[in-house]
Amino acid sequence: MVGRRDFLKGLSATALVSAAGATGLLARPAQKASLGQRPLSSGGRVHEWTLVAKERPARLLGPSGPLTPVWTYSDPVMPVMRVRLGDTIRARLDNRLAEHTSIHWHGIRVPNAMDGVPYLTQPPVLSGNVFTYEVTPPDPGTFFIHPHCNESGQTGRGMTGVLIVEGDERRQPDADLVLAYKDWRLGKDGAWLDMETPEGASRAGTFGTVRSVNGAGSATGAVVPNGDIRLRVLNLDNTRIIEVGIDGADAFVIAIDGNAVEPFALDTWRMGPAMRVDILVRAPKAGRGFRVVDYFGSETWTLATYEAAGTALPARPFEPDLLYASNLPRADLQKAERMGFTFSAASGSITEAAARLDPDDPLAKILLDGLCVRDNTFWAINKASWPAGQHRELPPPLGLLKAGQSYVFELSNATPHPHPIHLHGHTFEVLSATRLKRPRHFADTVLLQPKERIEIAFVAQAGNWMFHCHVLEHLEYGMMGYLRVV
Ligand SMILES: [Cu+2]
Repeated sequence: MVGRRDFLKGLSATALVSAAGATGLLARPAQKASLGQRPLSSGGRVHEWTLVAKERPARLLGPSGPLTPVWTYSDPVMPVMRVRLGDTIRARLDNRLAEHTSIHWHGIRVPNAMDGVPYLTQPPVLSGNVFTYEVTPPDPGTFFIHPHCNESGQTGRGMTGVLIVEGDERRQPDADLVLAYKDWRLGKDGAWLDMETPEGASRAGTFGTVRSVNGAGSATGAVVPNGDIRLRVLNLDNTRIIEVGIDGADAFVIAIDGNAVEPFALDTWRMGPAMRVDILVRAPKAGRGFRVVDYFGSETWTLATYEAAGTALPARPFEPDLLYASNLPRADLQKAERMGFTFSAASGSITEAAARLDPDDPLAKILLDGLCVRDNTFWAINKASWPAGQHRELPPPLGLLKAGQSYVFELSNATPHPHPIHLHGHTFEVLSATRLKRPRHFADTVLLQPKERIEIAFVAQAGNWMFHCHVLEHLEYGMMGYLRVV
């Protein structure tokens, strides 16, 4: 099953290229007549969950491998939780870790007090304490949860879970499968390696040693021949960028970060940490199969292999309009206020010189080898670095915004590394990008390529909202701030 994608890899990230080209405003998709308006939600259930954050033994190196002391919310590593649009989640976080934690509902437009950022939106949930979150997700889609403290340490050891809000489908697919990607930093004995290194934190991040989907290994399974298979792919890794493609079947992108898009044929889709993509695959005929592949690195890696088996559905045209159109607030671009944010190395330090060097430059390694990472910030937004240490002292906000006002942010990357930039509490529209071609779309995290400029637009909601890179060491070492919206 060698596809043409190896050949195409590197030419462009997605098949859809706007007529305006890479530097212009991307074409706004035609009003989504083909997707249609979503009916009012039929939810209304209240889900009472208890999420016990604690250390549990798990076999991350396979069923006969050694045990690793993972930190998780539940017995299954990386649980998949499903609710319906309109439902309310009442989640009791019981912290039995030795350090404080929280839950951030990534991509969900929550009230600010439920956003799970210690010191900014709530006190930290101390060891032995309980905090109850109440969230009624306003949008359907593919989301996830994670803590917002010691992120490389806690999420790196497993503190994450997939949260699916159902209710976006015009018709049911023949299967709905979750592929949650995450590396583990493990020795061969199953013991944790250091989650952070100065070399990694100051450059592209400290990579895991073992790649995995849904907790361990690659996924495998059977699908109905000629079936429509919805794949929800999440990049929940601390660091790694993946570029997902399908080998052996036709596939369309149907949602980005949980938000329905006008479907477009998938070549590959590049995803930084925290980004999600929903793909609709037409399964092949019986006896054949398809693979979900990461084409980003020099060596490809197979996330999942599916065989088509059993009674076939009749052959029919592949219609990818599975979802209703998303129904999100849209910025008024005529009246929008513009603000610029530059993502760079922290200034005035040896790390600045190192971080500006090409990642492979041996001088960068020499400069960084003598540093103590704990006392440093490596990264900055608009020259301000989130303070090192315990995050107890809040810096001033990166911007003061007005609730209800439309904004266009221009994001500029002054580093040689990609940064997946995430804004809490909002779903923004990606208007334009100078390097990586992609359609105009809604997202909560956008991958800013080296030297790239991207414009995003949104309507500001009241609260203090984090705004940061989602490479976890980048945010831990300075590339993080917040916006105050009043
Ligand atoms: Cu970054």
